[in-house]
Amino acid sequence: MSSASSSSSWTSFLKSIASYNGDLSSLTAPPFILSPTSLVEYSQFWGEHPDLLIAPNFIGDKNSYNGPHADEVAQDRIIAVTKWFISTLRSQYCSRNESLGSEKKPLNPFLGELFVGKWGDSTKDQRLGETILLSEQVSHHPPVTGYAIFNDKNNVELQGYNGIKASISTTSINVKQYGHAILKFKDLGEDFLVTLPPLHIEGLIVASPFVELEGKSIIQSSSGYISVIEFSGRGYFSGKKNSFKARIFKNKAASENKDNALFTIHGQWSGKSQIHPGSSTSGKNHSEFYDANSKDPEHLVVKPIAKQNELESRKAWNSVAQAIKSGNYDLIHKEKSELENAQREMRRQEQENNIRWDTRFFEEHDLEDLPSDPSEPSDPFIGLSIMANLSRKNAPSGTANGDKEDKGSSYLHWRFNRENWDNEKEITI
Ligand code: 0T9
Repeated sequence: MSSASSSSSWTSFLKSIASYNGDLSSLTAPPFILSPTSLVEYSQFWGEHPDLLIAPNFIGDKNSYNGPHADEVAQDRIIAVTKWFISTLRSQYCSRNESLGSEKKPLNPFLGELFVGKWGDSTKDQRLGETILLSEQVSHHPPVTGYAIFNDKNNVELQGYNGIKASISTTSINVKQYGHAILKFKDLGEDFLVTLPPLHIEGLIVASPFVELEGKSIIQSSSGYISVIEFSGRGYFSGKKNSFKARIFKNKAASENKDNALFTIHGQWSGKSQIHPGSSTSGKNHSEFYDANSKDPEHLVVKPIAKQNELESRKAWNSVAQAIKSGNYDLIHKEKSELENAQREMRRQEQENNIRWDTRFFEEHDLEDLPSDPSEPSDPFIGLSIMANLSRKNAPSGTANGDKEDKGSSYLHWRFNRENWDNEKEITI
C-alpha cells in the first residue's frame, strides 16, 4: 500500500464517501487527489484525433447510397465512426492516469463556465482544416456540460451533452452517464447517434483511483447500420483491463442476434484491437483495427489566460489551480470559497431580480414528440432513437424503450445553437 492510502486524509475521505449524499462535488478530498482542471474541459477528449473524426467524410459522397456500392460505403462509414469513437476513449478515461498518476477529482464547473479552443490541421495536404471546440457548463445543479466540435471545411459537426449520476458500493463509485452525442456529416447527409457507457471508479482503497467502463455504447447511423460496443474490465471475458467488443450490424433488428454481426472488433481500447469479418473472433482472417498507442492525441490550442474572458475556465479557476498545484489545503479552500461565494451571490441576485442565467451556445429542446409540421426540421435524435429503439426520456444514456430505467418525465435535451456562435462578440478562439 502506498503512503497516500494510509494517510489520515485519505481514510477520512473514504469515510466521507461512505456517507455519500448523491453529490460527488461535495466530497472533501485530500489535495493530492484534486485535479486543477475543470470538468468543462473534458469535452475536448472527443476531438483529440481530428483526422479520425473527419475520416468518414472522405468515404463515398452524398449519392453513394443509390449507387452499386451503397452497402459497402455505409459499412465503411460506420466502421470509421466506430474507430473514431474507440480512439477517443484513451483521452477520455486514461489521460489523468497517464499525466497525473491516477484519476483525479475535477473542479466542479460553475454555471456559464466556458472552455473553447481549436485543433489545427496536421495533414500534409491540408484536407482537414481547422476544428473548433465550444464547451459550456449549462447547468450547475446537477452538473451538465454541453459541447460542440465543428469543422467547417468538411461540414462536420459533433455536438452533445453530459451529466452523471453516481452511487457508492463497498469498493467503488458507480457512475451512469446521461446525455448523448450526435455526429453530423452534412455533405453526406448521414448522421450518427452515440450513447455514453456507464463506468465505475476502482482503486479507492489503495488511493490510486482509475476508471473502468462497463455496459455498452451504441452508435446508430441514419443509414440503418448500428455498432454495439460492449465494455468489460479485468476479470471479465478477456481478463484484461479496458476491453471491448464491438459488433457491426445491418440494422437494429439484425442486432437482436449476435450471429448476424457483419464485423466483430475486439481488444483493448487503451491498446490494440482487431477486426474480424462476421460474428466470430476465432478465424485467422483478421487485421489490426486500432492501436491507441500508435499516435499521440492532438491537444487543443487554447489562448493564453491573459487573453481569456472571465467566464473561461482556465482564467476563472487560475488561482484555485495554482493552489492545488502547491498542495496547500488552506489556500485551496480559501480560493475555492471565493469563487463559489461569488457564484452564490450571483444566483441570489438573479433570484431577487427574477431573472435567469442565459446559457450562451446551447438551449434545451423538448424532444418528446415528432414535429407536428412535417416541414419543420426534425432533430436527428428523434429518428435515430426510433431506429435504435432508445428512450428519448432523460434516462441514463442508451436506455432502451421499456427498460426498467426508462422512466422520468422530462424529454429535454441540450442542443447547440450555431447562430449564437456566429453572432458571438466577446468569446474568441
Ligand atoms: C465526461 C468522463 C466523465 C465526464 C467524468 C466520474 C468523474 C466525473 C465525470 C464521465 C467525459 O466525456 C468522460 C471521464 C471521467 C469521469 C470522472 C472520473 C471521476 O472520478 C469523476 C468523479 C466526479 C470523481 O471525481 C470522484 C471522486 C474522486 C476521488 C475519484 C478520483
